[in-house]
Amino acid sequence: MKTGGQLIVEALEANDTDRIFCVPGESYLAVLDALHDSPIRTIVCRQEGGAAMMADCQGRLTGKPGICFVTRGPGATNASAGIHIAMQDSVPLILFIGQVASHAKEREAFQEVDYKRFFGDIAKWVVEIDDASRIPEFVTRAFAVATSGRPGPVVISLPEDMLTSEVEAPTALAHTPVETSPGEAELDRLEALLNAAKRPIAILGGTRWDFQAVQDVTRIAEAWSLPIGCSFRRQMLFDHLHPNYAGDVGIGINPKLAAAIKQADLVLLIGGRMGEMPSSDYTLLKSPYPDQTLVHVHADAGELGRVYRPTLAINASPAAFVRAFARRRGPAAPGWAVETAKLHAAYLEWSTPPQTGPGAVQMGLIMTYLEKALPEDAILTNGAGNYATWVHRFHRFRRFATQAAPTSGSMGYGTPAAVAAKALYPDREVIAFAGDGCFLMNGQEFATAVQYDLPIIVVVVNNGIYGTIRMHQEREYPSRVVATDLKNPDFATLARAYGGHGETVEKTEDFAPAFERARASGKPAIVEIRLDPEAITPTRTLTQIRDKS
Ligand SMILES: Cc1ncc(C[n+]2csc(CCOP(=O)(O)OP(=O)(O)O)c2C)c(N)n1
Repeated sequence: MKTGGQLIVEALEANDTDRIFCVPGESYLAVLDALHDSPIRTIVCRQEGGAAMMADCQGRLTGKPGICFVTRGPGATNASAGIHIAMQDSVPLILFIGQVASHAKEREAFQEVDYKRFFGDIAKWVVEIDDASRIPEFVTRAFAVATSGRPGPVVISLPEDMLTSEVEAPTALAHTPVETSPGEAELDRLEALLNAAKRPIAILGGTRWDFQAVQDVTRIAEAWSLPIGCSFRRQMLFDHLHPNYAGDVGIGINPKLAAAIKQADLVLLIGGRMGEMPSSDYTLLKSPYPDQTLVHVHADAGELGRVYRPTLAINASPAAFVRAFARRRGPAAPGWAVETAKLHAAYLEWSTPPQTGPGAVQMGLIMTYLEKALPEDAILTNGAGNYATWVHRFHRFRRFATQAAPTSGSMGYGTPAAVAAKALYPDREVIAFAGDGCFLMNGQEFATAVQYDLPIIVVVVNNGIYGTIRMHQEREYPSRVVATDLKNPDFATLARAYGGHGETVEKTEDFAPAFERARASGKPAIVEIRLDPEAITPTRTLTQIRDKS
């Protein structure tokens, strides 16, 4: 006989869980008690949104579900911020929620929420377990659902009395990963379409990639001389210094790359969904009928033909597809190879930071320094804000598992993601980028970094405004500023108050020594950059945007 709490932990162990992220609650004490005797490492967080984002980052970097535990009602609603990210980003995650006891259900008891309705549209599957003997079945199924087809978040609600009940239950078995591979006929057709093309381009996106898959797609790019673009915030899928790399297909895309996609006669879309952001609001590829021949590879049949009608649909995970297609030989010297080289040259030019701009701090020069200072395997995380442009456009990603950023554009992601990334890869450098607005959404997880001795460096780009929104505001309603000014704490003092290391950068030349001191401190650190709000984009000032000059 075992308690529901013990059965939950056993099922997690059977599915290879090494760590969970949580905020405790009285609703799931029986699980916490079972964790006491388990080798699973528990990371206790400061807010459930942060805990869920940490679980998302773990799922994003490993392909295995990140695990998060929260309490009912406010715990669950806080966690929903991370669940929405995992859903839009196709990241495997399992959220466990302590639920009110069965006798109290449907009375709007203390903190009672109907999770099927609450998470209905933002989770892949929601289930409440009423009978503890079915825990092994449901938890193992949750792992399968979260990881197969298009990965996503699963929510499991755990009534309190179910967790304390003692039952006999079958031993939990590990889930069986489900692979979807392309057929030879589809590969033949793709080969024929590529051979007939004059200006093809490939765009990589989505999840279900790994280190090997990135190598395989590199071989494909080389064999076919294909230019490769990475979808919005999926930049770790291709080495930016490889001669076939054409740039990131995201917000503020290089106009030369946008033109190449529009003028391509064949787009090979591997793993991505080409959503509103990467498609420049469905203009690079027109929905539902693209001008280009579209070959769409996706692990979920439901995504094929959902937004774009493909000429050829291949229902396969990116990893399985590139493994199979890497065996095919491309033409010796295709006519488009010249275009591929031109696109890479255009990328190199586009990703060279500006050396001047308004104010005493030049973000361009700081990015140039970081490009030299950071090792190839450094992990960069961020949330949303104009500051992120500096990372996306000027950091040259080299390897898989070096980027964690929400394609859903959620603020507040960078700091908790960095905590999870550092816990996962303690020997690698982990740098979170945040705006002043972005950091204070989940900045309290800096305390988690201190508690677990995870020396991340958070670069807070402080311009004293919710910059992105101010930019839109000045463009649409010039000089009518509402709700975009911020009065901030001293971030370096804040870092020290948490027990970390703090630095303030007021001039460009302060950055390198401040960053090196942060590195040498061995502590979680905040390096605050005081940026002139005029430096709102790498090329345009706030005044120019307001004056349309
Ligand atoms: C959770 C969330 N709330 C609100 C927004 C809308 N939003 C997008 S960017 C932004 C401002 C970001 O400000 P900051 O982090 O200071 O960066 P900056 O743009 O100034 O560089 C806001 C409010 C969002 N994307 N996510």
